[in-house]
Amino acid sequence: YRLLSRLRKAISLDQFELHYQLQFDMQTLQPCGMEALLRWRDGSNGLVAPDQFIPVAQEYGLMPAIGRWVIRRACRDNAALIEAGLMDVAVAVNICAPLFSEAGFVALVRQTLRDSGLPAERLELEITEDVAMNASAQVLQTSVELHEAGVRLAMDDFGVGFSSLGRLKQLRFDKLKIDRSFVSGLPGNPSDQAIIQAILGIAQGLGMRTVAEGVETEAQLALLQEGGCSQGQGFWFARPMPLAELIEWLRARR
Ligand code: G
Ligand code: G
Ligand code: MN
Ligand code: NA
Repeated sequence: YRLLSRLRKAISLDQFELHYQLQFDMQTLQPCGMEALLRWRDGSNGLVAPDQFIPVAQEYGLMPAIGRWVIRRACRDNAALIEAGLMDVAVAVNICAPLFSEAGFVALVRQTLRDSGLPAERLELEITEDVAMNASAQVLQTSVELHEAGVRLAMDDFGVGFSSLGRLKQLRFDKLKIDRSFVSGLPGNPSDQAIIQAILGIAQGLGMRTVAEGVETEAQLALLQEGGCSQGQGFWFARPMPLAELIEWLRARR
């Protein structure tokens, strides 16, 4: 109860922040995107990770409101990075099922892009397999309209949820994110290796780019490069950073 009541006030108290984790091109090893990751600065409890409060927020219907805040902040921050000439890549934002399924979702995205001045192709939305596999006409329509608006769509945590390959074809995903549970089995686990090869094959066949999540070692990087994975994200490349730290990181690299 205490967690819930604190969480309810978190937006108005401005206690949420976004950290950004860069994504890298597997061939050039240059930054080519970034993912916005939500953190909650909960008074005396310090920085709270999403797995500690998102389930509660989901259960009590707070996620759509939090998600709207996240999209606005991510678009604003990315527009500022581009404006400052520090980096010009898309920011990926995690969208929960109830928000993505709302009738007004595309209008919200368009309005947020207008307000922030961020070009549509500099925003990417990550949805999980359970959202994608929700067969509603609304979800399908939303994916078509986002595509028409120029916003990119990525499937998050691919391979651990309920995927239907037919659905992958139907919804217009630009990217598949390979779940880090498979990457963590590299090198050495033949099942994980086989699953990753299969995912890379499907993505290539359907014309989607791939991002390997949770890349932590040089050996994992090498195997993924060899397999033809397009991008990597993980501690080997860079950790999630607050915006100020990301700006320093980018400045130091120039
Ligand atoms: O940042 P971290 O690895 O602790 O994130 C844990 C989980 O929380 C990940 O599965 C991630 O997708 C999810 N998550 C992080 N930020 C957001 C967000 O802004 N919205 C939603 N819906 N999920 C998020
Ligand atoms: O499910 P999603 O992809 O949205 O979650 C991203 C989460 O993965 C973030 O919470 C981030 O902190 C975490 N993460 C990013 N890179 C690594 C990594 O190399 N290893 C591990 N264990 N976690 C990572
Ligand atoms: Mn994600
Ligand atoms: Na993921």
